[in-house]
Amino acid sequence: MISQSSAWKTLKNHYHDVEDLHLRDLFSQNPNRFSQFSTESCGIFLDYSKNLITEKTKELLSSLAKETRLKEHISKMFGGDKINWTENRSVLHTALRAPITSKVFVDGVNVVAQIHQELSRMLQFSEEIRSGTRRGFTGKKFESVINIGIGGSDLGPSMVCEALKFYADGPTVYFVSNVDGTHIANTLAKVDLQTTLFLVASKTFTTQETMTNAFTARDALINALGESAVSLHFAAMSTNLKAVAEFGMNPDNAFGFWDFVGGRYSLWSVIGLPIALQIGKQGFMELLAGAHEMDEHFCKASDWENLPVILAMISTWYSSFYHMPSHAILPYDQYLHRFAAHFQQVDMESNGKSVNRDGQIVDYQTGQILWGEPGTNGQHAFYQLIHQGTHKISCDFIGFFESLNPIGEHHKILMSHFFAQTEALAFGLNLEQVIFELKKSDLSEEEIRKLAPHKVFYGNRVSNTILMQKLTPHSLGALIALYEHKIFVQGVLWEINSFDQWGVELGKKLAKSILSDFEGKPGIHDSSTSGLIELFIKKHTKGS
Ligand code: G6Q
Repeated sequence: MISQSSAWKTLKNHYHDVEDLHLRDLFSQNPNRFSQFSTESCGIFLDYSKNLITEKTKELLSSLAKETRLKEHISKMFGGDKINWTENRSVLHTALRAPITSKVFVDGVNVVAQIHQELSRMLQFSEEIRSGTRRGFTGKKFESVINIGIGGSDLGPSMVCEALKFYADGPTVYFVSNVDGTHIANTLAKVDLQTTLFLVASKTFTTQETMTNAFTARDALINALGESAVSLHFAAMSTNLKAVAEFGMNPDNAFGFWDFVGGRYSLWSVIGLPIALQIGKQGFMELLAGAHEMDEHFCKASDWENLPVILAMISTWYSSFYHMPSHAILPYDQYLHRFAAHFQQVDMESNGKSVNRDGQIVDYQTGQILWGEPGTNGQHAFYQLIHQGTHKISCDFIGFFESLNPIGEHHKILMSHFFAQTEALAFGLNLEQVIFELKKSDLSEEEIRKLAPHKVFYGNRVSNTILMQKLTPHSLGALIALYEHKIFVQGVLWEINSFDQWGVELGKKLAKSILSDFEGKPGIHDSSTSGLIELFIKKHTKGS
């Protein structure tokens, strides 16, 4: 196990040497800290100086990367090796954004050629819908698109559609994911079925939530326009083209991908069709190009020049050595309001694992608990706990030099908060400073003594600052790929499989058996679950 390696043990000892460090001291001891602990690539500037790391920490984290043969693992992933060993699959979301001239072989087949063939079909379909060459059953141009999918077939494309709304010039795109009937009912209420295209996005085409929503949408369309409308108003994105055909889908409207694309990494594949419909072919290609630029950087740059490697090593340092299991992603851009939600899935489903490559239960902390909201909303909600709470939370602040909506002073005000927060978190305000300020008020000595401790900020709260020029399809592509690779590197350092997701299976299986309980075939459960099911059956029947 990696925790038995000398690299890991040295890091553990090093933690005891540095655990009492304060960022105030690190900065006062080294006036060049900002320039020495920051770097720029692919249009992304990363300042990682406000982290509890020293030159020694960096050196030891690099030794851990070497010990785990990070470079070799990167080559294996990009080269199509079956690194998802519990499912015997290659992991090739990177091939989805590789130029047509690249070659990546899986089982003797160059997958890049296949990928570009399907990408062209998908983009041609999308352009025909956007231009009105392809129309609905009553001859009208499509004005709305409803993407039906869940998890990886929803979060990535919906996050990107929100992020790139500024560039939207196609039909309005809606997303339905929840099997709660409210989601599809509310969405159907917003559209005119004559001008609505449904996309059924499902890698397996068996996901219960998605298929339930897809059949409800199909029924609604048939009720409104008749059975013949289905082939014009439905399209599918899946690896299971047989099941797609059984649904009654027109084969021209079915777009395929492959099992070397993980659901949560699939927005670059035909699963990105809603993005292409919203922003067009050129925008979609720029998104892919931005991600590809990050892929190249990731493969070539040395450890402390390598943006994904830097984020991963620092995150691993906090999670496994510093006992800091919680990480907030805080984009200061309203368009990125679903960014943290997407990476909550990608990160936590990828690295929420506790068994290593040798089948052993690890004796160290793995994936961080990831969450976040856009600034400044978060400041008025949960930042209190980050500043003064007992938990230490690492943060990524993401901002842009230019706003897409440069109205009055908005962007300067937004960014003043952005910089202020990282400064306040790192350096805080000590008791003497608080008392000095309070003495300027008309409070008595006694009142000052009582109030002062509540106003102290200990500081030493760590953060990365990520800055880009402007939110564009290209810069977004690079940013998403940055986080994807960060997650991959962490999986390598922890020796876990970041590309399976067995932890979601048990609940699905139990839900199926509970559906049988509802139909009068009681299964065996614990007393709590049985009691709750009985209560539901009684009250549900009564209410319906
Ligand atoms: C992602 C997961 C999961 C998956 C959904 C939907 O990596 O595998 O979130 O995307 O369960 O699966 P389908 O696309 O097969 O419907």
